[in-house]
Amino acid sequence: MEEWCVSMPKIELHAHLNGSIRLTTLLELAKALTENQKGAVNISQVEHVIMKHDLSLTEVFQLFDLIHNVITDHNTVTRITKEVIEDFASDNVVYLELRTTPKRNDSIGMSKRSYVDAVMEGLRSVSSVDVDFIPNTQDSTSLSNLPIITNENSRKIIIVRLILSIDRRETTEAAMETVKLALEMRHLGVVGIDLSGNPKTGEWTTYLPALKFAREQGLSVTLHCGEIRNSKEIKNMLEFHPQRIGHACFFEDEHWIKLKSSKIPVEICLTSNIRTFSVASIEVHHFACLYKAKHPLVLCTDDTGVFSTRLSKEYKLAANSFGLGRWEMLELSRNAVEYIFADNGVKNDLRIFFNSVANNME
Ligand code: 6MZ
Repeated sequence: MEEWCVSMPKIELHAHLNGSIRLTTLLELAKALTENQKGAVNISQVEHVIMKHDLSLTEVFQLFDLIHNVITDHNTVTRITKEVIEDFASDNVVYLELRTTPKRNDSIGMSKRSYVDAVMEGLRSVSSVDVDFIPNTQDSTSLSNLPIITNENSRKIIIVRLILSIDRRETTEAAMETVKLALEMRHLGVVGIDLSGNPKTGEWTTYLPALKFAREQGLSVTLHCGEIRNSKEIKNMLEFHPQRIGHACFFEDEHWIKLKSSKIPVEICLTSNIRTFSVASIEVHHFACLYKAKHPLVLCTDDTGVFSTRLSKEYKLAANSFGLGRWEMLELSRNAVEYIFADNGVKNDLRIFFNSVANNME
């Protein structure tokens, strides 16, 4: 099963760039900072948090602050982007929507734009796999060159699109700036907007104008929804009707009814939900109920670095916990094509590709 989960082509739609940092890279960068700038980062503190197995949601956000203290300059942003793409490709992810929060750091001349440019540079600098990230540069994507079931020796191809995140700590103006940036960078492969960050922070009404503007301008929107108990916000979010939502852990009956009738696809992050205690155990995870109801779902990793996971591990966990066979897993992966934010050309190429994978299995 493990081998199948790795070799099967997969689609990742909920991955945060900085949360997907390799732990070895994080430790290396933290050590260098500790040595160069005494006091800026305390390496033992970093090691302690990283090695802790279960992190409460509050501790996870403390870890993100630590990661952000370590990843400060453009070169580091480029480096981690390159590594994250290599890691997803080596796990046979063929289509990845990578999300990240554009950051401003005046002290080193970093603007939100230059931050995203550094991410783009990371995509460009990958050499071990072919990265298709600029839309409409050719009639079809390079997927037709992909072997049906990828093996270790074949050259990998990965299609990457970007989603820009609004952090819940941001103001309406800052959120609007991110949406405008996404619009400016659409021709470079930015396809959507995400609302994320500590769910205990901020108010829905703060981001709403920017999210509405994004939608009016034709950007797709995904929202972190129901990571904590907040009935009113969940209701408001579902009424907004985003293209997708992430998590959906603390839903009440009225939310499930609304979600199911609206058919909004849910990005499911099993390991993340269990490790942050957002769901008590895998046995009671809402994946089972939504899957049975044939609700649109996609398995995702959230933060591969922070939660020590990979997409193939998430599939294996789902297979073992909910009794899915190879065919069901492939169907789950293939169905995700319908929920991607990229244009119809990419969607069609992926449909054709997954059809041939499925035909080959029969
Ligand atoms: C909410 C999350 C998250 O944007 O700096 N992020 N927000 N819930 C989660 N589940 C545990 N995991 C990650 O990546 C890190 C940022 O992504 C958001 C947080 O805002 C975090 O600071 P970037 O690349």
